[in-house]
Amino acid sequence: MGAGGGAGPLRVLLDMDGVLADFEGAVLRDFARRFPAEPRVELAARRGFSVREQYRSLRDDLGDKVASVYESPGFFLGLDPIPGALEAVQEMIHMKDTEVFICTSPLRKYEHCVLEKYQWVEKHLGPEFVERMILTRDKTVVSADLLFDDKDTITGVEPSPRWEHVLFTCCHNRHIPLPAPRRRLLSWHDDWKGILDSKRRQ
Ligand code: U2P
Ligand code: MG
Repeated sequence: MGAGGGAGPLRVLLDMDGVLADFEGAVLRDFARRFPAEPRVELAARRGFSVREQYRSLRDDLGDKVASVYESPGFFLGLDPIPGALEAVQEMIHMKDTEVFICTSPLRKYEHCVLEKYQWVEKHLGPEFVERMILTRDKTVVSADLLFDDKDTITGVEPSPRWEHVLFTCCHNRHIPLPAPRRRLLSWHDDWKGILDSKRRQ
C-alpha cells in the first residue's frame, strides 16, 4: 500500500532519538559526569517520555539540570547509534518499493539540536540520508504508511494521521501495555521486515 492507501511504494518514517540514536543512554552518562553528586534515574527506572519531567519529579531543579545536558553543544552529534539501527536503515533504503524518511522533532531550544541532527545523519548514514530528513514538531501532518517512534502517544493538529505508529521499545516505554491493534518493534534485531511486509499486504 502507498502512503495512506492505494498502489505505490511503502513510505516509512523513522524517528531519530530513541530509535536511531541513543538519547537516553547519553543523557544518563552525561548527567552523571556533570552532576556526580546529584540523584539520577537509571535506565531501568525510566518512566514516561520526558526525561525532564521524571527528573523534576525527583526534585524540582533537577528537571532544568537534566535539560541543560541535552541542550549542550555536542550532545546530539555525540549520540551513539541504537544497536542494529544503521544496518537496518541501510537495508531498508535498498528495498524495492520502499521510501524511507527520517522524521524527528527538534527541541524547542533548537540552537545546537537542529544542526547536530543533520550532522549526525550525515556522519552515520551518509549525505544521501540528509536529503531524507523531515524536522517537524508535528509528525501528524506528515503522510506515510508507517512511523517507527519511541514516543507512546503522538499527537498534533491532524486527529487521524495517515501512518500507523509502531512503538519502538525504549527504556521509558517498555512497561506500557499496548492495546491491539497497536504493535511494537522490540529492537532493530526484531522482525521489522515482517512489519513492512504486513503493511504492504493491507
Ligand atoms: O523534544 C523534542 C525532541 O527531542 C527528543 N527528546 C526530547 C526530550 C526527551 O525527554 N526525550 C526525547 O527523546 C525527541 O526527538 P525525536 O524522538 O523526535 O527524534 C523529541 O521529540
Ligand atoms: Mg524519539
